[in-house]
Amino acid sequence: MVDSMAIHEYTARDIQVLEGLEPVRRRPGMYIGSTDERGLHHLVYEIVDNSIDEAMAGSASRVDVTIFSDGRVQVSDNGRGIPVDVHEQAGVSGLELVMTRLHAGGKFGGGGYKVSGGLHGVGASVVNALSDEMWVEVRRDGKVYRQEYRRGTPLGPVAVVGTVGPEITGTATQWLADRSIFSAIEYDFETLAERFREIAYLVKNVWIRFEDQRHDREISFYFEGGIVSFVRNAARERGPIHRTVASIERTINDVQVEAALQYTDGYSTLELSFANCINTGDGGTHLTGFRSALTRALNDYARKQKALKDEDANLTGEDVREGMVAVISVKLPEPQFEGQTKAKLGNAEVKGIVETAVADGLTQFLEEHPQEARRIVEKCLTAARAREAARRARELVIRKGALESSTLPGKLADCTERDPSNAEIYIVEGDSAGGSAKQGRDRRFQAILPLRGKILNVEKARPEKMLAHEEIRALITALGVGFGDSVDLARLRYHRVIIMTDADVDGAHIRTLLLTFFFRYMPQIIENGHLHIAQPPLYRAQNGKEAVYLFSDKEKDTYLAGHKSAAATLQRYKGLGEMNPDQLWTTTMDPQHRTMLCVTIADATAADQLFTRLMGDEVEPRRKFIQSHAAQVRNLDV
Ligand code: 0RA
Repeated sequence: MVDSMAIHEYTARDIQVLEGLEPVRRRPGMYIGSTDERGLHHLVYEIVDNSIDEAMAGSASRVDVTIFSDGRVQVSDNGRGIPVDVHEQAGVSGLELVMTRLHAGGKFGGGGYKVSGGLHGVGASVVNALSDEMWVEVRRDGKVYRQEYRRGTPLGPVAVVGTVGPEITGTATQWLADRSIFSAIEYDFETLAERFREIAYLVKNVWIRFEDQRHDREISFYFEGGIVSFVRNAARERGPIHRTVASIERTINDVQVEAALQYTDGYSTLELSFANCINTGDGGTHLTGFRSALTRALNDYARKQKALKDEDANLTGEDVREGMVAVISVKLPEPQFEGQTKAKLGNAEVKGIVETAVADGLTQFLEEHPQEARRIVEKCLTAARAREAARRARELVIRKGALESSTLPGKLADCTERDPSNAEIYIVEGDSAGGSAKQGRDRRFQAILPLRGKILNVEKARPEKMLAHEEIRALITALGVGFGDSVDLARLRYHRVIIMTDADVDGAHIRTLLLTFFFRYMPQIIENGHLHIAQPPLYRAQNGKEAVYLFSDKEKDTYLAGHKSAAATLQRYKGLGEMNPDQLWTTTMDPQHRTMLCVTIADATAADQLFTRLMGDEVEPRRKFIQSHAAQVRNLDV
């Protein structure tokens, strides 16, 4: 082979001769894995792969597969046709060699093909050896050549059995698997169709038509976009966050690299890798190269755009893969498949090749698609933030084993009731309100946990900072359920958890902080209806000897309209602390008279967005939101 890039006159000489077929019939498992349904399907893949190889070489555009009612299978293509000229060394035709000698084929000679899809490359001869009957017809040079076989042995030499127009070329193969070898001759339509669909994605512009005459079913696959179509289809139902699929196509040192990717708003990653159309479920050097290129290209781009600041750490592999749907497909001359299931690509040189190709191609994509690039980088940054928050939260748990301890916080005024289903806890803003609540409560079943206003000092109220907060830790210990992954509702010490804050902006802020905390770290408390918001009155008016409590401005206006003289006595509560213990009990804590809002997660997604908005880095929208919503406490529904 002087120059394999040059147009190559392929003759039978190029086919290397290795050995006869007896070993295949003696130990079929060695060649096709097993003699059950899997092995049977393997025969089909073996023959189809040969036609697909011809398509990958650019010489065939369609492959037809038919299963007949009697169990025969036929595969035909419109490629160049298997060479039929006589192989000098062996003295028989190329076709006969391919069909009767193990490991004989153009793939091994390094001549006809650069790329081959056959998994083990065992080829058509193995199918022949394991078939009761088989025939092959080759159309080329205006002639139809045919040879027939019984259990791998030719019935006669290759013969010319007809003529066709000189433009008609191709190979058709039909076989009937040997019933003395296979446990049953039952092909599964779905299994085969799925494989053909996969191939059609991986080899663009090839038509694969599949007909099952046993059940009168037929399906055709053709994907003009190749793996780009694959990615678009897989991303569609996961919610893509950008329109154009990123696609990369480069050939370096005879290795053809194709990759396509799209990000979705989900968290899971779908990453499929293929080598010569074989699904490499265990990854390998191509996947490793792809991943490092992805991480590198996105970090470089994010730094260049200043989305990542100098002081920021790099995005990790996990950050850049979250929500991604990607297909990486390489085609190379001599793939090495490793591992138990041969599902891992081993060729060391492929890693660097894929890395270069993907880093180049992706960088180009990002530069040419600034809108997609912005969304992708934003998505990765969000993933990085979440990862960092989770890490700090974990560290905190380890550092402060105290959270798990059984020592209740000192500031908790507990109740005497020990049955959680009868007990409630008020989380009260401020020491003075806490004092009133402690005095006003029914200590038999009501516990009070005062929280200092210090919680407000947490300017950027990020969840992990909340966990660092002593008040929040007191809350966790008092509730007893743990938090995050380790929440155990059975350990909840009070079945009613009641947030009681002032009806002003600060109160709204603290309430939001607490809701965020519960939503992120103990959502089960909300989901199971344990979390409530107390409803203290806004006004008190005197009607003769009787005190009237008004819970909203609307209530106040209505009341004053009907009781003109009461206006003079109207008192506005600026905080819970202004109420004496009796008043607090009567208006807000007495189960006979109080009203409470039960916090529900009506729409967890919407809630999360609300929290993100409220708790995000940007202070201004948060302040605005709290101010404009502070008055609507009564409608608060998380
Ligand atoms: C070796 C060389 C050439 C074609 C093929 C094999 C070939 C094999 C199969 C198996 C199924 N369909 C096929 N189509 C082609 C190239 C022959 C030439 O140079 O004309």
